[in-house]
Amino acid sequence: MAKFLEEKSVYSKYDVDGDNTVTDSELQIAKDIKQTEDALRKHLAQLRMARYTLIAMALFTLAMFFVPLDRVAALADISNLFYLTGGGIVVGYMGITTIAGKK
Ligand SMILES: [Ca+2]
Repeated sequence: MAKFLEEKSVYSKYDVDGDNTVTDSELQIAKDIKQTEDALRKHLAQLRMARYTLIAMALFTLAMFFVPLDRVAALADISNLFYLTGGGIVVGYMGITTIAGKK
């Protein structure tokens, strides 16, 4: 028995060749496109996180030139953690992109 999509169905966009039939291969293509878009979005979010971390570390380092020495000494513990976690984020991003690139 033939099955049809209702008029203005949200799934009608998956009929790529416009023959009013949504085939298994068309659904597979749509799924692949969705997965690729999700992976790209995730990659972009990670890239932004690493980029802003690097910028924040650079700004923090630059700010140290304008902060009085006693305050720098008071911030020493926090700034150590800041650099370690920031470096961890950037290294993690680079490791993930390297591993993902080898697949
Ligand atoms: Ca079709």
